Amino acid sequence: MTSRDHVQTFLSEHRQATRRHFLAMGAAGALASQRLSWLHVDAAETSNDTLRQAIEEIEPWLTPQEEFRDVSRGKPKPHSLSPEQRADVGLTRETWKLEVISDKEHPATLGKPLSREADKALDFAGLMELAKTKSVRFPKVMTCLNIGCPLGMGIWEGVPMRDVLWLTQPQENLRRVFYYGFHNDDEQQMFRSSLPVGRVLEDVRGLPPVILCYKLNGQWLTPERGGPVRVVVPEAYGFKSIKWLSHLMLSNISHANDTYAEKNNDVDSDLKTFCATLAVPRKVSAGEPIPVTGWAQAGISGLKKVQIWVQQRSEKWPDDDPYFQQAPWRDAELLPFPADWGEALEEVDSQALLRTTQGFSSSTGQPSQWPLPLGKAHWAALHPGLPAGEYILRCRTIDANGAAQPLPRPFRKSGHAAIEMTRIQVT
Ligand SMILES: Nc1nc2c(c(=O)[nH]1)N[C@H]1C(S)=C(S)[C@@H](COP(=O)(O)O)O[C@H]1N2
Ligand SMILES: [Mo]
Repeated sequence: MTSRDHVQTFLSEHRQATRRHFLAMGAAGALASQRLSWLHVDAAETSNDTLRQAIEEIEPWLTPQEEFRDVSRGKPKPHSLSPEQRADVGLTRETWKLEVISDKEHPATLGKPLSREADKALDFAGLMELAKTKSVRFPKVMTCLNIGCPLGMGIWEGVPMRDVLWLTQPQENLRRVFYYGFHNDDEQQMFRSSLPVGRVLEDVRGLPPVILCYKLNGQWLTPERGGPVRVVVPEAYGFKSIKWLSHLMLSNISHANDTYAEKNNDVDSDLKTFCATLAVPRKVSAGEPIPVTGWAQAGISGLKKVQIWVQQRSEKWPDDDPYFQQAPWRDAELLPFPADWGEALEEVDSQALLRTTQGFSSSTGQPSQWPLPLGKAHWAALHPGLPAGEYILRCRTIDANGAAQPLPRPFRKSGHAAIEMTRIQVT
């Protein structure tokens, strides 16, 4: 077989396997989970051993809570406090309190502020009371605007922020909500984010609500992830999802006052669509097909496909094509959702959880579409063999509007989306 045939065979077998998997989903879902978690096929069914192995080694789709990468500020970091100290400062479920009050500088008119002063702050029991009828769950990738890869992919559960906001009986002069968490009672350490009140009150473009989150992957939010309660904003970069939440400020301020704005960040930027590799062989033999795997983030404009391109290192590229739009990109294969949700849901009833998660079917517990919006997906490709030499492998996403990474919003401070480069040596 030529390397081209290999790709074709792999892809067609993969598609068949995927189709079989989708057909089998209802009745034989349990059976599928006995198989390789990414391929949905028995090991013998793929044509290229190294590609098969690379796919088997892809990270789990859901990140166990303790394996998220951490972006926490504070001296000391709030999650590093002892259990007693956390209890003292309101960072346990037993002692947590949330104030929902008017901003003194730009007051909103509230009938019933939830203030500590009036002993009306919301406690965890009060939040759980709301959760009985209001709680929602949705999958979301947590990504830092300034870091080149997602911090983790999870299923986040919480009470819509609007349901807490309405408890204050707001009347007028309410244009934005800003919020912050425990910061060692030191103004200098405060990390704050904000949203237009409209985003809190109304879910547009099919987005899940902004939530006060208390569970991740079916388990209580850990101190490191921002427990007992953090904000999660589905379409936003991580800096909008404030951890160790203590204050919601209802304000008539007309503009964003996020801490992240101070460092030249574009605080109105929604998640971008972009990708990178997970496994690329550094050295391969001449003529041998090159297996590549990676992840992709479906941002606010969705994810249509991933492409790769291998260029000779010595090749000069025209200055007027900085995003390599004219390069001979070739399509990679987006992998279907895993047959096995893995370690992250091991300790919960994953079927019950997923059937009541937005984006998943309430009858099968499987994703209703793939890739899931604002989630991660994985991909694989088998690049045809190459003559000996030094090469650069690049990968890029095409979003659902047809824009190729790093477009449509290529600027660094609206979120990392640079095209990744990896060296390959062919000998
Ligand atoms: N209170 C507080 N919340 C915070 C932060 C912080 O430093 N303090 N960091 C933010 C940033 S910049 C990111 S990217 C996310 C990261 O979430 P994670 O640590 O759960 O992965 O948390 C956000 N929430
Ligand atoms: Mo961040």
